[in-house]
Amino acid sequence: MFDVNDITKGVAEGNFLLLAKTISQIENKVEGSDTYLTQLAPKAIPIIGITGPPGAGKSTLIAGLVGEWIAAGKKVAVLSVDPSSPFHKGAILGDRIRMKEWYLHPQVFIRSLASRGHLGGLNSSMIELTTLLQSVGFDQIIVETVGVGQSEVEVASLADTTVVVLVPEAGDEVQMMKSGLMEVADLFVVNKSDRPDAQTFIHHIQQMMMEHGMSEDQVKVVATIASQGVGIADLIQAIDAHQIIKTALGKQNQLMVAKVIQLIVAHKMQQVDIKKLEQDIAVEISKPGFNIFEFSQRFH
Ligand SMILES: Nc1nc2c(ncn2[C@@H]2O[C@H](COP(=O)(O)OP(=O)(O)OP(=O)(O)O)[C@@H](O)[C@H]2O)c(=O)[nH]1
Ligand SMILES: [Mg+2]
Repeated sequence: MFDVNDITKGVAEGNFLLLAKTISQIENKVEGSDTYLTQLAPKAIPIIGITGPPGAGKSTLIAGLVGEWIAAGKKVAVLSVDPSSPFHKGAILGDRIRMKEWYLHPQVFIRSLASRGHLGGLNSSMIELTTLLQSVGFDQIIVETVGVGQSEVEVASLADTTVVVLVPEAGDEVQMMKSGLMEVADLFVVNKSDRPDAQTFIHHIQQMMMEHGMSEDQVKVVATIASQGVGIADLIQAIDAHQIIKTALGKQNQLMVAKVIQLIVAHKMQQVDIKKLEQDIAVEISKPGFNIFEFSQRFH
């Protein structure tokens, strides 16, 4: 494992080699990573989660945010989780094109991660990796996930600000309610606002928020046209405003509790050999008197 000071020095110089290697080591849980993680001293850099349906414009939006932030002299890290579904074969390549102007920029670190079959969709080392990024000199950290299945719920338990990106398309509002995006959003972005029905859609969201007992003071709706850079400044302002509200409400503790629970569960599950579990169940399930609780309690 590499010295955090050396990684920080690399990041400061725009050389991300040691950082990239360390990320792989943590992802692969190489010997010593547990101890390494205990030595990290993360700064209070907010993690911005950006989620939403496939193709909503998340990466284009992120490219815009990155542009604004580096112009302000900041260092930015972007982690995108590839849901590794057959629908997303081209996702990483697409992102490379979308964010190409930033791939080689010395102030920008971009890394695509596989979801690695983790239940729900996020990469199972996400807490570790974002904490590493908070420890080595970045000023802004973004996590992009496609909001399908559970991943948007997971990103909300990781991010300080969760931005849900939607597009004005018929039927989207129904889909949004179903997928639980309403519950996780700290901010809504209606991207592709160059489409004619954008205003109607924004009203739909606001209406739905009211039905959920939320006001626009609590959850802002920002209209953007990411492909033209329109609304990016508004989004940054809304993200910053949310950070201030969140701190004032003392919500950091809640997030910390959620993260610690995830780490404990992940650690416990590491001790379970899933393959063996499947084999054991295949044998036991056909036996008379098989009891799910008796079986599970063997792992307590
Ligand atoms: N008309 C219009 N097109 C946009 C806008 N923003 C992005 N796009 C286009 O929408 C397509 C998808 O954009 P991405 O940024 O890759 O979307 P994404 O949400 O990151 O996609 P996945 O990561 O695959 O889920 C691209 O062709 C963009 O050029 C916008 O505001 N208006
Ligand atoms: Mg993308």
